[in-house]
Amino acid sequence: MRVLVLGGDGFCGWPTSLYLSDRGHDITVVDNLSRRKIDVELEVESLTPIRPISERLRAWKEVSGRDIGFVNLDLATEYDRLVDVLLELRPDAIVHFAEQRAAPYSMRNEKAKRYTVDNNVRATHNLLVAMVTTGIDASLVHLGTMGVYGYGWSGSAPIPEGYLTVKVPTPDGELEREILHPANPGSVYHMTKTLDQLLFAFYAKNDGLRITDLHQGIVWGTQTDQTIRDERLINRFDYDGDYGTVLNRFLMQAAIGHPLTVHGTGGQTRAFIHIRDTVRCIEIAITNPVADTSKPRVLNQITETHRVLDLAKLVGDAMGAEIAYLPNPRREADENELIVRNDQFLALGLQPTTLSEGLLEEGRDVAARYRDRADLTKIIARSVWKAGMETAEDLMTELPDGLPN
Ligand code: NAD
Ligand code: USQ
Repeated sequence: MRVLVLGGDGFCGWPTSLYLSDRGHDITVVDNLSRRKIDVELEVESLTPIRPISERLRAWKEVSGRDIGFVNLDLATEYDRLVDVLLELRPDAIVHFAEQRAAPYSMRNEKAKRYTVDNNVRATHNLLVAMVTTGIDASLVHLGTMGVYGYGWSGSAPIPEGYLTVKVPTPDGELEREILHPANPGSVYHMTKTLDQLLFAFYAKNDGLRITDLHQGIVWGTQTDQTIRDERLINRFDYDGDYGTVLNRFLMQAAIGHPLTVHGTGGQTRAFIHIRDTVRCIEIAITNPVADTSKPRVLNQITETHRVLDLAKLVGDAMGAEIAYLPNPRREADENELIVRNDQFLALGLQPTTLSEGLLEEGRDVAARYRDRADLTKIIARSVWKAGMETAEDLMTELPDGLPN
C-alpha cells in the first residue's frame, strides 16, 4: 500500500514508518519537525541520540535497501501544499500522528494552550478538507487517546470502543440510541482529541470519508525490530516532566538512581501499550478497511491497565529504586478504576505484548546506556494545571535526597 505517515518523525511515527516500510508498504513521512523545535524551546533532548531526519532516512536505505520519502510540511498552516502532496502521491492510507501530544506541555502556559489547540485542530481539519477536495479515496487512521473518555467516569463499567448505547425516555416508552461516548478530557491536549472526534463524525457522515480513530493508551518502550538495526535509527526516549510518560520515566529514573516520581498517591489507573504493538496495530488498522462509512470506526489501542503506584513498585523492586510521593501537579482523580474493551484489535489478530521483566530490562538498558545525556533538572514535572497548585519544589525541603531542583 502507498501510505502517508503524518508525524512520521515522532516517537510513534518513526518506528511505524520503518515497520510499514519493512513490511513492503511504500512510505512517505510528512512532518514539520515541530517536536524537535519544542525540545530546543524546553532545553531538553531525547535521552537517546536521535539523528536528523535525512540521516535517519539514509540509514534506513542502507540497512533495508528501501526508500522512505519525506515532505517537510506544516499540516496546520500549509493547506495548499498538503493538497498538492495528496494529489501527487495519491495514498491508499494516511496515518495521522501529527499533533502536539503532551498533556503537561499543553497546560504549561497561555502560549502552549493556544498552540496545542491551533496546531491539533487545524491540522486535523485541514487534512479532512483536503481529502474531500481532492477526492482521494484513502483510509484515514488517526491516533486518538484513551483520555477522551476521561478517568473515573464509568466506575467499574468497562469502557466501550467509542460508542455507548443509551436509553432515552419518550412519552411512548424508551428509545435505544447509540451515541459517541461522552467526552471528559483532563487537559487541553486531551480536549483537542475530543474535538477531533467531532470533526471525524461530521466528515464521515457528510462525505463518507473512511476514518478509523485509534484510542491509544500510554505508549512505553523504545526500540522495535527495525529501530534496533542501526544506532542511527534509534527511537526517541522522552524523560522530561512535560513529554516523558510515566513508565518510561520510571525506567529511566531507576536506571540513573533517581527516586521514582509518583504523583499524589499513585492511585491513577491508566491503559498501556508497548511501542512494538503500536506499530502492529497501525498495520492492522490500514489493512482492514472500515466497513461502515457512516461513522468513524473507533478501536481502543491498549493491551493492559495498571495503577501508577503498582508500576512504581514493580520498577522499584526490580531495579532497586526508591519511590518519592510528590504533590500532583495535575487536576485528576487521586484514584480510579479502569476496565477497557479492546475486543476489535484482538479479533483482528493482535497478540498483546504485556509488561514483562524482559521488556523492562530493555528500557533499563537503553536508559543506562545514555544516562550521561540526562539533564537531572528536567525530571520533575513543573507544568501545573491551575495557577497556585503546589509543586514538588514547594515541598523540596521535605523530599527525599536526590531530587534536583
Ligand atoms: P511526537 O510528538 O513524538 O510525534 C508527533 C510528530 O508530529 C512530531 O514529529 C511532530 O514534529 C509532528 N507534528 C506535530 N504537529 C505537526 C504539524 N502541524 N504538521 C506536521 N507535523 C506535525 O508524539 P508521539 O508520542 O509519537 O504521538 C503521536 C500521536 O499519537 C499523537 O497524536 C498522540 O496524541 C498519539 N498518542 C501518543 C501516545 C504516547 O504515549 N506517546 C499515547 C496515545 C496517543
Ligand atoms: N505520572 C506520575 N509520575 C510521573 C509522570 C506521570 O505519577 O512522573 C502520572 C500522571 O499524573 C498521570 C499518569 O501518570 O496520572 C499518566 O501520565 P503520563 O504523562 O504517562 O500520560 P498522559 O499525560 O496521560 O499522556 C500520555 C501521552 C499522550 C496520550 C496519553 C494516553 O503523552 O499523548 O494521549 O498518554 S492516555 O493516558 O491513555 O490518555
